[in-house]
Amino acid sequence: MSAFDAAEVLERCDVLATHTAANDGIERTYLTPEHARTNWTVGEWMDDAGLTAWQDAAGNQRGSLPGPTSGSPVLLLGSHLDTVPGAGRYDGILGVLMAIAVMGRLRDRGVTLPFGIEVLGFGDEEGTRFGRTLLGSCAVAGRWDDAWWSLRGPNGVTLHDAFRAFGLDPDSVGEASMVGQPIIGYLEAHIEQGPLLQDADRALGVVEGIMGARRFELRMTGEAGHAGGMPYGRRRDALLGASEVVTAVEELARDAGAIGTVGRLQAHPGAMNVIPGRVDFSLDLRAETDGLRDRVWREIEEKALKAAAARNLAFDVSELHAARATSVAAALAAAVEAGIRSTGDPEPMRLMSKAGHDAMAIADLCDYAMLFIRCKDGISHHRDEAVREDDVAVALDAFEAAVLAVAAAQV
Ligand code: HGY
Ligand code: MN
Ligand code: MN
Repeated sequence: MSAFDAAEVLERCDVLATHTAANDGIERTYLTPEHARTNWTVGEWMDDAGLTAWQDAAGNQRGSLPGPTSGSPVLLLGSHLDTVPGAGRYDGILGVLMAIAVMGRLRDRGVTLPFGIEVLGFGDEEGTRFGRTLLGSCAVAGRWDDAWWSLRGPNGVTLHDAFRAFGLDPDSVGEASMVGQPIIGYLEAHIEQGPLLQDADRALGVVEGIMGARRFELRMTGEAGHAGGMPYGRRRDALLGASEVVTAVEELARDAGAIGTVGRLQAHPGAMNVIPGRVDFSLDLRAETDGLRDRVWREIEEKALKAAAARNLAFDVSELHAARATSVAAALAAAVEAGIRSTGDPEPMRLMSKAGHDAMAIADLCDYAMLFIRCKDGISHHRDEAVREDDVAVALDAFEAAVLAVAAAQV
């Protein structure tokens, strides 16, 4: 018999940590055998909590509970089940398992809700495999773009072929969409992935909004040459040009109050005694407003073009992802706040999410709100991600109370 308590939720996070393609931290990406095993395991837990488990046409794992009538609206609860490379065991995963536990607890207490429930375990939020993030939640929000079919993963497999290999029909991806269904909103619980709750000595917080993000693939192209024979005056060293951009990203973003990160950089041909002829590097850029983020991007681009011109290099840009900054819906955030208050915190802390979440894609479908849970030292996207069991216990109480607050507002 399941307990649906914090200890069990954390044990389940440990179980899912074994569905990994790598041993140095977790690596579980979209449409892989690890994804399939995770969906199967999570489906068992959904059934066990009284939900009807199923996998949708985009590979998201879902658990449904019908409302009192066939036309009842639905409250969505969820987060993602995929990971970055070298990940910890709570980013996304904790939110899905908390949603399942809350539904199990309500079922065991005989609580009936005035609406249906859909628990969503999104198959891709991180974009690790195909570069484009939020594929699972975009499918549910009816924002699938057919241009994505030709995206390729690191092994060259297209998204289209990966769908088929996973047993999905690319032509049916539209069936994952919930557009047109009566939806109350979406609630997501997630670790903070930053240190603010810990610094404020709080277990929980209510999210005010999610920063908008843009992601780019950047390329500097010069000319490879002999590391000894080619004089400095004649070199077209692409890595020196790229390095100027990398340091400018920090300076320009920091001065403007935005956040920019170059997380990947590859010099070609990549030999110790060859001048780098080409450098491919990434940029992740975030800010509280889209206007600020876009202004910083223009400054970075200007700096890159100048660096390229000064070194006789070519600079090319390809944008992989753009998500607008979003705000939570006041009524749903009030339900999350009421949930936190019910755990004994009279004035819940409010904070902006600097991390991206499925909620930012679901914002195109319906209102959303989020509950943040303290994580140790703000560490995330790292194998040392950690949460306290007592924090998860209070988060479960708050999330359950938030669902009940939404219910109270409906009747
Ligand atoms: O990168 C992000 O903000 C998210 O964790 N995918
Ligand atoms: Mn993440
Ligand atoms: Mn996440």
